[in-house]
Parts: sequence; structure tokens; C-alpha cells
Amino acid sequence: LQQKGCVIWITGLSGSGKSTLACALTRGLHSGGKLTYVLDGDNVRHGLNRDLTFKPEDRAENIRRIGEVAKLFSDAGIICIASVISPYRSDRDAIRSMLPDGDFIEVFMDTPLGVCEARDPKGLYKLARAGKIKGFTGVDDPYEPPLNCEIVLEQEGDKCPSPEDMAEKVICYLDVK
Ligand code: GGZ
Repeated sequence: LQQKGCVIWITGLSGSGKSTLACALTRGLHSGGKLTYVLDGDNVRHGLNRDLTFKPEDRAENIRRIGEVAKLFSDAGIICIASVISPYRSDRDAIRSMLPDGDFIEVFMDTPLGVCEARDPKGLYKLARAGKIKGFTGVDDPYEPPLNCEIVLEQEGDKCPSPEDMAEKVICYLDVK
């Protein structure tokens, strides 16, 4: 087998660009002949995790299950890309400690709340501000940024790096690791 698996864990607020990065990463890795699989929080919540809410203990369970599935893919030699808010540091660290050293690559989409809120692709921030969604991450629920993750992707002022640029950074990290 040519390929070694790993887990690329993309964390950040809703609207921070996690799914967009996951797509660009998939394209970039595929063009390099790599096998990948994306586990997107929003999608997984429609199937495997449809019994879970957004209470802290359910978010923890959401992360735990996604982490377990990601580990299965990684064990099979596939690069698994998880794009999930995963707001609690302890939940993310639990996945890190489940995996062999170096196989968990935490990528922080460091997009300011104001930028995410201005994008508001699904109108969820608007609903949260109006009190129609309770416990929305960044509005009335916490987000704990990583303290020492492998990669931080920042949005510098008006200059937004393209999804391809961001994917390239991650792929470079994988190549030199
Ligand atoms: C945060 C919420 C909430 C609340 C619904 N808080 O940007 P989206 O819309 O498409 O993706 C978000 C998704 C979050 O699911 P995750 O599994 O990634 O979250 S976690 O890791 O915290 O378990 C958002 C939508 O669901 N959504 N209600 N209250 N995001």
C-alpha cells in the first residue's frame, strides 16, 4: 500500500470556511493521487448522528463518533478530513489522544466571528441573534480556539486567501511531515 492514513481535523465557527477547505483539500489531494474521505458535521448529523442535539454532551458525542469513524478510515490508509465546529478543546484533544502520534492534524479556521456572521450562508446567525436558535456557537454558546494546533488559517483583513491557497498550506504540511 502506497498511502498512509491520517486525520485532518478542521475546527472553527459556522461559516468559517471549513467545508470549503475540505472540498479544496479533496481536489488537491485527489490530483496528487491520494484517497480521501470527508466527514462533515452538518452532513453526518443527518445520518449517523441524527439523534444528537447541540447540547454540550451531544456535541461531545458527535465529535467522539466522528473521531472513531475518522480513525477507521485512517487505519484503512485513507486521509480522512473531518470538518466540524468541535467547539470544545477537550473533545478535540480526546480524538488526538486516540490516534497514533502525528496522525491527527488539527487545522484551525481562524475566521473572525464578524466575517462568519457577514457571510451567514444559511441565515443561521440571523436566527440566532433573533433568539430563534438557542445555543448557537459564537453567539450564545462557546468556541474554544486551539492552543497549539498544527495549522492556523487566518483571514487577514480584506485579503481572503483562496480555498486553493489554504489547501496548499495543508498539503505542504502533509508532504514535509
Ligand atoms: C452551531 C449549529 C447550531 C448550533 C445548527 N450551533 O454552518 P452549518 O450550520 O452548515 O454547520 C453548522 C452545523 C454544526 O454541526 P457540527 O456537527 O459541526 O457542530 S458541533 O461540532 O458543535 O457538534 C450549523 C448548524 O449545524 N447548526 N444549530 N446551535 N451550529
